[in-house]
Amino acid sequence: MKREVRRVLLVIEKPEDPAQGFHNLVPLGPLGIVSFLESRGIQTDFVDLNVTSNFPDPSPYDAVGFSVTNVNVGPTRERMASLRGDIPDARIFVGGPESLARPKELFECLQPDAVIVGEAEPTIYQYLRGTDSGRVGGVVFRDSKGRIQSLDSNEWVESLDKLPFPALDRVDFSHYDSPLRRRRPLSLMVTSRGCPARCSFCYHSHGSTWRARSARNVVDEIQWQTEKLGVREIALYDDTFTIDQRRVSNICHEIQRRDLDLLLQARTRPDMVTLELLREMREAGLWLMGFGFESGNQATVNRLGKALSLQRGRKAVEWCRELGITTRAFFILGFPWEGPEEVENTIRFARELDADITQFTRLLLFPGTALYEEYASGSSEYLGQGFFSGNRERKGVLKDLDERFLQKSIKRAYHNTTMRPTNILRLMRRLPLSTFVHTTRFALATKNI
Ligand code: B12
Ligand code: SF4
Repeated sequence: MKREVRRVLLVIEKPEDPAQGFHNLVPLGPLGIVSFLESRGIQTDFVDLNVTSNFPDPSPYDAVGFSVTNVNVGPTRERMASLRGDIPDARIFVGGPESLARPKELFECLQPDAVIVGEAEPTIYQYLRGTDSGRVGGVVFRDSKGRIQSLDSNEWVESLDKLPFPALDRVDFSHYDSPLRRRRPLSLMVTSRGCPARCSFCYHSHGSTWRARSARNVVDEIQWQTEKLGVREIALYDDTFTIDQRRVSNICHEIQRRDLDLLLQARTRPDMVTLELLREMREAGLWLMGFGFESGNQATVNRLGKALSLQRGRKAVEWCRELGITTRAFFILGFPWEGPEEVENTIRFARELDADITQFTRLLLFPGTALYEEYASGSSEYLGQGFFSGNRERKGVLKDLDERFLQKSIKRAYHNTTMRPTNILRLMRRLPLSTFVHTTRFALATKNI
């Protein structure tokens, strides 16, 4: 029998492969749960092992929860095993982005008392206060006969405005930074959850129903972060920030009306902005905008289900250039149906697009995505690398492209775009020296990922 839960510790283990942790922003998921549980009377602490190696004395805690992504399952498993001996009657549970992909396999791998699947807010309080995990929907547990069970009722938070702000007042911002910023302290916000598009490579950690915080609620948090916490730049890391352009426009006007002094960066689809919206965003403080193109081949973009016209997408980068907003464009190389010719097309398209920072990632097939099911599920080579190993996706399932060709292509792609001497000169002219140095370091680091 587990003891009654009065005090909880939330833990974020660092990735198994240090290359995955090259920039580090505040962990909003766990910090949101800290505020949520505290608002319901459960004292909650957190430790982010990305920024400290001191693990707190676990004895005062009645429950310890781990935030799991696809890159930290190994270190989480080790920590959990050692904690079991230290606090045998405490609950040890897990949740986080990876929990949705394959909850039962995650349970088998980590052997926790429970996996809380998906967004924690609808379930976690009930789970911690209850004595029987099996009665709570959205929780995976082991029944009295030893079978892994769950009541399938994945709930999503409907009204995000009702959630308390994440406990950023507990964070030492000097521990968090990213190479891509102009000012410090740099903070993070996610103002909406879910994405209605169904791109087959994309892992939907917040489902496909888009829910958004109101403009007022968003700017209240921005004001709190800037005026009370001293934050000077915020990265808006919604999956697609500009789905509702009127909401974004209202956010921008409200930032100006309240005369808040901060810089912003955001990411979105290139077909979901207009010149006017970008102008409003720049006036509210936007200096950096990221756009997901994925490929320079329209046929590939279509096959991914992205419903994006590359021609239309080019406009977004042109508009940003006109307005003086620095651009970042994301591409993926190594789709299983692409050969050297398509890789070449993508590099050519990216070069012509001429974003200030272009990022090329090899295709990572995440369990829980349509592409994974199509190409990797059941592949002995793929799973043979260890389902939850940080590097499991390295080999991919490339048909015509061998690993060496892919690595060489990614290097060449960078030399043709971000690292082109003319681009470096342009970045030097446009960015403050420290941002330029950071950006170049960033490009060099991403080249090897
Ligand atoms: C911001 C962000 C980052 C930032 C900051 C990371 C951080 N410190 O949190 C940066 C840029 C550094 C980053 C890096 C990486 N990221 Co990232 N990131 C995001 C992003 C866009 C937003 C995260 C966020 O704040 N969401 C809002 C909060 C409220 O949601 P949440 O974190 O999911 O938390 C909820 C639940 O998951 C759950 N929960 C979370 N923690 C816990 C803990 C417990 C105990 C419980 C019960 C529940 C629970 O409850 C929360 C509230 O509902 C997400 C995509 C997304 N839209 O969420 C990707 C995402 C989390 N990242 C992802 C990946 C792959 C990475 C990298 C590996 C990429 C790379 N190759 O470098 C690295 C790993 C870095 C690291 N050290 O772990 C994947 C994870 C996939 C997976 N299967 O796990 C996601 C889902 C993107 C995607 N679709 O591919 N990331
Ligand atoms: S890639 Fe972008 S548009 Fe497509 S599903 Fe993912 S977040 Fe949505």
